[in-house]
Amino acid sequence: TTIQRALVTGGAGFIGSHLAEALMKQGSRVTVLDNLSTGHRHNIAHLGDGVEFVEGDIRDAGLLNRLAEGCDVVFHQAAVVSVTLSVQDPSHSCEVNDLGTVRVLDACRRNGVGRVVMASSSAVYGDDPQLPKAESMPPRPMSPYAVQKLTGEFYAAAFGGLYGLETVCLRYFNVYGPRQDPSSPYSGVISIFMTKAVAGQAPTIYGDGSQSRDFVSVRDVVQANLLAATQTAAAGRVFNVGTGHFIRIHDLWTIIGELAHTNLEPVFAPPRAGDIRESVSDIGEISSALGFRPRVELRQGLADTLDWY
Ligand code: UD2
Repeated sequence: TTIQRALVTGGAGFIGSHLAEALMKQGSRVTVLDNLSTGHRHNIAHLGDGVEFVEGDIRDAGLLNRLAEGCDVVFHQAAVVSVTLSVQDPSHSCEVNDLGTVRVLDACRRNGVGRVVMASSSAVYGDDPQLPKAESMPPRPMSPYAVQKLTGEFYAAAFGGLYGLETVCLRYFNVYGPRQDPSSPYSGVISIFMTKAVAGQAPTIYGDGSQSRDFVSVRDVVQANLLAATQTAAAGRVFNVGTGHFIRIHDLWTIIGELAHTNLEPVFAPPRAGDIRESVSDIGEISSALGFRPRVELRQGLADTLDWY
């Protein structure tokens, strides 16, 4: 199946811009909707006229109605993505992440969009000590952000039941790659560590550095999105997107230091409030149902990403 026409919400952001690029390269007509709150025009500038850029907000129902018309697939990547920001301002993140998601789903069902692929998060698992984290585990959302992502999954399921809208929700683990913005204190740890390594500055490790994460390359996240959009078996389902492997944060810094030819000792600070200790995905479901195989091995993915910083 080929995607003739796609809309990517949040398409000027980190993950959305990679998705827009991949869709364009495989011949789809792509529209990007982004309000540039955390996305950047320069993330898609290199795509030229290959994608149509619309500056606007996912809460704008009229705009969404126009943009959803004629789309086979809508990739909903727009969100207030920071857990910390959702803790500081739960109302704002709720408006964007929940009301915005409902508006996207509503525009899709009104316009007969074939499928909606939605960005969810491993945050829905919370601090469940059971590892690896599998879709069959009961969710334990601990932040407004996690509640909002889980709510989005429930809306997707309800829209399937009520209106027959096909949806797929992808629970991203820790995504990394070029164009991940390092400028906020809540940015992904790899973007922060790389910026520090290139500048020859010591990074800060929160806690003792033994906490673990499952880092998945944005290239593999794009692969998962394309499978979710095109495989019949994906409809109505929720899948983890990770590698099934984990690394400890201290070891992550060691590898980045090696790649950047620095051996700066990290500075240790108290653990961040609300941080999860261990995270690793079970990718059995997406592997068996969609044939997803992570292709980017961490060390190689880090080396490729470092060139960007
Ligand atoms: C990730 C997602 C978040 C949510 C969450 C679900 C990112 C950027 N965020 O948050 O959206 O889905 O997972 O659980 O992917 N750290 C340091 N030094 C630094 C920065 C971070 O030690 O300068 C540590 C941090 O304390 C944590 C780990 O690195 O233990 C990863 O931090 P993160 O902010 O990259 O991602 P995480 O897992 O908190």
